[in-house]
Amino acid sequence: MVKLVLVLGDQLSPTLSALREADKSRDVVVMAEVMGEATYVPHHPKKIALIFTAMRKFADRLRADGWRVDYTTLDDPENAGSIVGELLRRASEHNVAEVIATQSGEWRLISALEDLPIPVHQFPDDRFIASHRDFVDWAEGRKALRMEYFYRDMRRKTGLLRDGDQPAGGQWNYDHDNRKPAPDAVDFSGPLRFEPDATTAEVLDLVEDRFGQNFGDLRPFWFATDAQQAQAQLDHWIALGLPKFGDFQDAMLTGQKFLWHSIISMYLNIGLLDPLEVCKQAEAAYRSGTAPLNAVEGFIRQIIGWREYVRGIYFLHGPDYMTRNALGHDRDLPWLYWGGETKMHCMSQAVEQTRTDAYAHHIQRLMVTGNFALLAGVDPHQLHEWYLAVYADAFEWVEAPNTIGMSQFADGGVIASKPYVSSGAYIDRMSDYCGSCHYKVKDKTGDTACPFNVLYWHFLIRHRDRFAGNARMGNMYRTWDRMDDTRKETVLADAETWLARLDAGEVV
Ligand code: FAD
Ligand code: DLZ
Ligand code: SF4
Repeated sequence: MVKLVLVLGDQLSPTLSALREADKSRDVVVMAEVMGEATYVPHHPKKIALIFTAMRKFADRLRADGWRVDYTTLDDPENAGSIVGELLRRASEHNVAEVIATQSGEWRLISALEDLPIPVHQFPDDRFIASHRDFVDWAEGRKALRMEYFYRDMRRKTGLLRDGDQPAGGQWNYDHDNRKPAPDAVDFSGPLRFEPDATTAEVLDLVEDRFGQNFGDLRPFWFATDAQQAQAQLDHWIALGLPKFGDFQDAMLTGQKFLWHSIISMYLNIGLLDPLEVCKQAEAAYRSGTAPLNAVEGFIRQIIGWREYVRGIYFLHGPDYMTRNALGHDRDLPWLYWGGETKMHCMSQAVEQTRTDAYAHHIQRLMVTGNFALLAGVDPHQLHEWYLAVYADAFEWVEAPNTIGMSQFADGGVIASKPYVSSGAYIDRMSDYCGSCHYKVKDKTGDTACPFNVLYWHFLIRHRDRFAGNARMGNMYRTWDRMDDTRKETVLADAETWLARLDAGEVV
């Protein structure tokens, strides 16, 4: 009997478990552009265009490979509007009794499929290095789930960067070499930009029509939309960007959106690139002497370490992880996250490139927009929905642990051993932003003081009970305690005044 094979918009891999379990001479692949997925958060138009275009091209590839694909476009009058609705519609058309799927990267869809009135078999998504079982086994009995130890296990499992039974170069981690501040000039031109073809152009018109009001510029659209183009971007970056990726991984520069970053997360996350293959290609650059070990190890750690680890956390902690708010933060997400005017140059740079390109690199997300939200006490759930909406690479399994856990400490310390907070000094050290800011990073109080400076102390003091005993934060509290009382009062009063102006909708 015919089975339906569901392929979601971030499952565009020919090796997908659901496809492996199906029979192309008998079964029907179902792919659907649906409003339910396109509106659960107000996605950036570039993200929707990437997914729809890549879905259409992947459907063509499957057809060329001999599959029957029932593809529903968003503007199809028969479109049922949701994944579940489309499955039911196709099931009645073909009189099928079973659906084969690869487990989705979001609890919401996993449970929607479990509730379908016809049997659904959800096979593991094995496009990752660690299975759910591997992560549970690793986590079991550990007091703290620190990424570094998980990463070493992944190095052992994959054999990446091994010299005999030792890690290449004798160390597991070269992060201490990877924190150079922003250089004066950037000698890498950034990601490859692909001209829209006919399929892309058609999707762009559709997205403009339906989602043109969402935050974010649809055009110019330059993303890769199939596996071949994504591979071309990877090759380009390995040759020209990877050599300095490590050195300047944490740097930020005005007007430089991409620096030496790989810009492949969106391609990895929708299945156009395979993580292990990507790491093998990076290792080959180290072995052939075209990229240094600190760069290659740093890159591989992000993929087989952080990327796998956050996925493990997402599935280990279950659907309520997204609602956690350990610090009780409840400020509404400020309008400036949606492009509202701000005098903070670092924030305007990060938000502006998010608007134009649906991209900001890790330190912009963690130490600028994330740091600011944490210091200002923004409701982590609202922030989570923002990150999920505005980045082309954002899918809940990877976005939520990074936001709720790493960035906002809202999970109470599952991921981060201390909150990622900093005053303006860190941003000043790692970027050239402060030089052209309305605020003065050296000013600690007063109207022109960098807001990160006063909010930093405000955060530490309002959460003193929780963090004073944290060995990694003792120095911060000792510095505060050495300040004279008048200064302390001024800092906290300035922070309160600044937050009141933010809440009142002033341009701050
Ligand atoms: P590079 O800097 O070149 O790094 C290489 C690759 O490593 C990335 O492509 C990515 O696949 C992986 N990687 C690096 N850091 C992480 C990480 N912390 N978690 C998972 N993978 C990582 N990444 C997403 O893919 N999707 C998200 O929705 C997402 N949301 C984030 C939200 C916050 C608050 C923070 C702090 C980080 C988030 N990240 C997310 C992680 C990271 O910022 C992006 O993976 C990275 O910026 C993507 O750009 P790139 O491809 O140029 O990465
Ligand atoms: C993100 C997204 C969007 C915008 N649209 C679709 C869609 O129309 N059809 C589809 O199958 N998938 C889409 N996706 C990706 C899903 O939301 C994604 O599979 C889940 O969030 C799980 O990661
Ligand atoms: Fe950001 Fe403060 Fe620097 Fe301005 S002075 S760019 S607000 S860190």
